Amino acid sequence: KMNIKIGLAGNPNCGKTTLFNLLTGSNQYVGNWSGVTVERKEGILKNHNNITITDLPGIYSLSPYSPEEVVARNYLVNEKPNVIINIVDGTKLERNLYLTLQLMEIGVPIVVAINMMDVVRKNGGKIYIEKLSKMLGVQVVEISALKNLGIDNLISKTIQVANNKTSPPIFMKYNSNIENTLQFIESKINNNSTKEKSRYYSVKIFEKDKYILNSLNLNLETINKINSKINSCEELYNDESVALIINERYKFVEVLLSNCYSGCSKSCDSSN
Ligand code: BGO
Repeated sequence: KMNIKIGLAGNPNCGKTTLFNLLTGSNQYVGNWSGVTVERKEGILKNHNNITITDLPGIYSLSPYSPEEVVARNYLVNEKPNVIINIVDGTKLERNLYLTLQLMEIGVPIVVAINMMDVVRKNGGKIYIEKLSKMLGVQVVEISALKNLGIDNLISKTIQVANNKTSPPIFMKYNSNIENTLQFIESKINNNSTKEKSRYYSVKIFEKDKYILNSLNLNLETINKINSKINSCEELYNDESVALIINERYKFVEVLLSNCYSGCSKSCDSSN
């Protein structure tokens, strides 16, 4: 059996700790991510000695503004997990799916586990899982970590996805002007270290993410060419590039929700 590395990612309070404890039991070790005081938790999947699970810090996005976000994205980009389990709080779909779209761009195979389904159902919400799975292009499963529901299904889908090396990564598409600029950036930065993650790198450069730009050691001429393309996009829409990306993601989340969710408005926690 091949060794499998799973990264557990999701928003704060989505139920990640509950799921991690359920999956690993007492087979856990806690340390720190190097250089920062963010807790690093790892464990072995119960009854699967070949499968390691790394619990990533809870985050809302993959920007470089907090140590949690930097730790999570560096792990996902550099430590090459075989699969990401993205835990989504089913009562806060809009905000949580916004992270899902970003995780997909990293290019690591992903399984979306919609948690808190006991609450969603109790509140009369319904998520059309097959439709959502089709529109995202990734496996989606419903779980309740608290009530231990859907966990076997989650594990078998996760192992399937980790073992399937043939399926190409799937990303959300931005509008054609942004896509053209992303393609241009990709053509300028492509080398061996970025090839596998070229979508992630091109979006981050479009967003003017300094960490990423500095890490690539591009020459000045290339940087200038890239910046002038980004600037024309910004002028066209009269907005900053990072805001253009955020808007497009939220627009797509709206489309996902209107097609795949029915119940109390867009988010539906027990307080409504
Ligand atoms: C408290 N269903 C329900 N109903 N609740 C869930 C589920 C689920 O599937 N999964 C998790 N929770 P964490 P992060 C709590 O702690 O795992 C609950 O941040 C409380 N605590 O029990 O900590 C879980 O690691 C007092 O709730 O999430 C926890 O991602 C009153 O969601 C919360 C009510 O889970 C966050 C809840 C003293």
